[in-house]
This record gives sequence, C-alpha cells and structure tokens, in this order.
Amino acid sequence: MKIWINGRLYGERDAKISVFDHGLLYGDGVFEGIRAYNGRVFLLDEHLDRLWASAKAIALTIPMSRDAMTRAVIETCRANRLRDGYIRLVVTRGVGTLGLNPYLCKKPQVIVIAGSIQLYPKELYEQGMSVVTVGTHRNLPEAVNPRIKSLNYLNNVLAKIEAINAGVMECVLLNAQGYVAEASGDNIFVVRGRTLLTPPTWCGALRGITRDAVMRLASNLGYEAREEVLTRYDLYVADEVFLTGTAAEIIGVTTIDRRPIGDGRPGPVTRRLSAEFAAYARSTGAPIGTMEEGRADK
Ligand code: PXG
Repeated sequence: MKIWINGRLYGERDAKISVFDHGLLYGDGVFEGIRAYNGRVFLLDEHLDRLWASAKAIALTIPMSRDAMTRAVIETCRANRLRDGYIRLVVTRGVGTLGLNPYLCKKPQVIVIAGSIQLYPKELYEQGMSVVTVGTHRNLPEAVNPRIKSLNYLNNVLAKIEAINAGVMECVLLNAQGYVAEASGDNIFVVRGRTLLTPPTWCGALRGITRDAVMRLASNLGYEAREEVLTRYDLYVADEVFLTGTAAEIIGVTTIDRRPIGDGRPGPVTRRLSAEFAAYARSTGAPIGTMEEGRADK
C-alpha cells in the first residue's frame, strides 16, 4: 500500500509521523472517512467541506488548497489501484512541544490512506444488528462539539467498549439530557410509518454525509425525512431503526437493549433505502481514472 504524506507517496514501512505530533500527543487534528465505489470517490466535495469546517472549528489551517487535496485523494487512489474502498484523510496539528499550545506547532501534517474497511460482518446486513444504549454520554456540544470530526474519539471508544462488553457490536449514545445522539461511528434513524426521523445535530450528532444523502434519497422516494429530538421511547416503539455512515453504509437495527424493534428483522423501508443507496453510490462521484491518465493530466 502507498500512503500519501505532505505531497509524497511512501511505502507502508516508510509512512511515518513524529512522536511529537500533537495528533498523537493530544488527539489534536481532524479527519474524514470517504468511500470509493465503482472507480469513483463518493461525495468528495461534501467530505472536503466538512474537513475544512472541522479544521476551522479547531483553529487549524489546512496547509493546502481544496483542489490540491482533491488531487492528493485521486493520486493516492490511483497509486493503490483503488476502485472500491475506503479513503482516510487525516490532518494533524503537527510537531510541537510537550505542552498543549497548538500555536507552537510548526506545520500541520496531511495524510491520505486508501485502503478498505468492513465495519460489521456481511450477515448482519441481512439479519439486522443488535445494539445497546450505553452509560457513556455523547460529548457536550459546549465542550467538544460532536460536529467536529476530530482525532479525539475517546468518547466514542469508551461507548464502543461498553457495547462490545455487552456482547454487541454497536451502541446508541444519549446526550447529557438523555436524548438520542448517534451511534459510536454512525448516525441513527427511526422509521415511523412513511416518516424518517433522525436527531438534530444539537443533540450530539455528527452531520453525517451518509445521513444527508439518505434524507435526500428518502425525500425523492416520497418519504418525509426530518430531524426530531428522539428519546429511547421513540427507538423502542419505532417501526424500524437503522444506522448510516460511510463505513457502515445503511444497516438495520433489529434489537435495542434486547428489545425487538418492529418485527425483529430489517424492515421494508431500510431494505429499500439500502438498495437505492447502493445504486446511487455506484453511479456518482469523482472518477479516479488510472495512473496512466494521471500522467497524461500533468
Ligand atoms: N457519527 C460519528 C461519530 C462518526 O464517526 C458518522 C456519524 C457518520 O458520518 P458519515 O459522514 O460517514 O456518514 C461517523 C463517521 C471508522 C469510520 O473507521 C467511522 C466513520 C466513518 C468512516 C470510518 O470506524 N464514522
């Protein structure tokens, strides 16, 4: 695998970042997880918008233009002959002192990895997934706003530990008020009749790119899709519940806290949206092309 760091491609053994990088020392940095389908980078502009917004929110200046970042993503995909896979974009604060001060960090480091990801086993997409609500609350927006896709994922990791210890692979985090926020690495939707409901971002949800895409798709298909404050009650009595995310795509949730949701199997709306999403994902996005085309571009 070839990894892109600050403008150059490195082999896996040589792809290294300093132990003094504040990304490592403090989780100080931002990232994006992006998918490629069928030789195209899916919703790249939306991911770059969010990356730049996350960086701005933590007063981090990304040391390159958006166009240059787009080229870096395409170049890394080409170098790895990626057609279907997962792209991780990371921008760290860079090397600094053994003290918090981010203003003493010299230069943000930009990393692009093009590989693969499988979050949940394939069978779970057929059977549906069991999740639990956990005791770890989602970060307070007034503390670390969950809209920032930062390198500091301890809140999510602590919740994930609870899920795994409870014998399931994913969890639902509530916010400090007890309202539903999101899963550890996915957004959550409730289906109620022909209406899709998902928590507003102020409840502690990342504004997921998949979440937005699913809301657009659902509206086009004649469903009503909107944000609504949700409680555990809304989950337990839902017709269907599903999670969305770049890594997870769309996955039905069939039990929550060991209670069956709907009839205990992925429901018709979840299955329809999954099929529509898969078709949409394969047919849109920035073409990756080949290394040869890359050389011809230059
Ligand atoms: N909430 C959180 C906390 C996330 O981390 C989402 C929602 C869904 O957002 P998108 O934009 O992807 O629809 C995420 C995204 C991983 C991995 O390595 C996690 C995500 C994305 C890609 C990879 O586990 N989470």
